[in-house]
Amino acid sequence: MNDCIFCKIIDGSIPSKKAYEDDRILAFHDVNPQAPVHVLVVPKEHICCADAVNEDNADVVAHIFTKIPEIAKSLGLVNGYRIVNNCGDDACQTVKHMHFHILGGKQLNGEMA
Ligand code: DGP
Repeated sequence: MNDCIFCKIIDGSIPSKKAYEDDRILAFHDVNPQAPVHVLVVPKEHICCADAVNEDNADVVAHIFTKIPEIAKSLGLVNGYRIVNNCGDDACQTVKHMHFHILGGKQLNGEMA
């Protein structure tokens, strides 16, 4: 996607601080961290949002969730963390390339919304 910020981070044309990368996914530190540790995990394939997950592309979501514990551990998140996905405008999804926030490094607020 030509106008997608996260596609540009994935192709390297926008720099990022990487936390993990393999052939299918990239994890990088959020530019505007909302916790001491705030990393985004994205599929390299452009999927606009969780609403667009289907039988054909769901395997990359499974792959993300198998890697998140490894990524969290590498970030020092030994006492828990939160995984957040914002889907669509009501959830304030600002970048329309599906991503999972990993937040941690402190006792997080118990409120979800
Ligand atoms: P969301 O509201 O769920 O769509 O979160 C998008 C996140 O993406 C937000 O926390 C800020 C982050 N972000 C936006 N642009 C950039 C960027 O160019 N680099 C990095 N590292 N993060 C970005």
